[in-house]
Amino acid sequence: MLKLWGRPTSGRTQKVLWTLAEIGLDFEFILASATMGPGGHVSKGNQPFGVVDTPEYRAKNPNGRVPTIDDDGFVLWESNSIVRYLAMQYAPELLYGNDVRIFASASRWLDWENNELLPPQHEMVMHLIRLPEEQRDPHELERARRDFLKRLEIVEDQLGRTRYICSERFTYGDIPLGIRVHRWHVLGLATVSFPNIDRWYAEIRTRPAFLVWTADPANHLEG
Ligand SMILES: N[C@@H](CCC(=O)N[C@@H](CS)C(=O)NCC(=O)O)C(=O)O
Repeated sequence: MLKLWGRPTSGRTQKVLWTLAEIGLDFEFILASATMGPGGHVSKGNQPFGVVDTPEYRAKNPNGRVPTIDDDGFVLWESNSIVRYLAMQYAPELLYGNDVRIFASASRWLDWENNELLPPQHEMVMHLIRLPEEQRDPHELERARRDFLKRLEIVEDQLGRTRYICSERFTYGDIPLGIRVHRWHVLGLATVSFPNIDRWYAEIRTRPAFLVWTADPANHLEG
């Protein structure tokens, strides 16, 4: 059975969890983290789940980060690569219409999410929730909020042209963006109107696979 190391509060782990739920693949979930544990973030004195610092884990993933998978002896880390692997290996029709151009287009949105959208959201989560209160900086939070909104304009524009992020059909490209947009709503910061994103988000939220790991606000607000 496929093994996944990660934690439900990690957006990158959620990419894999959502993808596995779309496919309907059974897996073993091993809680692992150096920064989060059952009680919350280590910056507040909580114990981490651990595992990631062990030699066994480092042999699988030298970064000591999550997520990592082991699929029948095939070990892979980097969340976006894991999502692409799962899509190609288990659900090419469902997750990209078995079309190389749709695959590449979805892949581009994964890279964009990782490079552009994730960094300001990470800052927001740190300065709103995870850092101890005395280390939170309202200016950093505001800067990150503005950066995030600026980048969402690109998503808004694309969703004015296509029903889903890279075509008329749902693809794995919608998964990381779905997590970021959902987390954004859960954080509840001041926003602006994005009618196309709202339409798409309403549709994404009805997917049974979204409900399994991503929907629960606790998986975004735990600090
Ligand atoms: N580029 C890597 C980054 C991995 C990463 O930074 N993961 C975070 C969780 S989202 C992590 O491991 N944080 C520290 C921890 O939980 O130990 C990926 O996408 O998989």
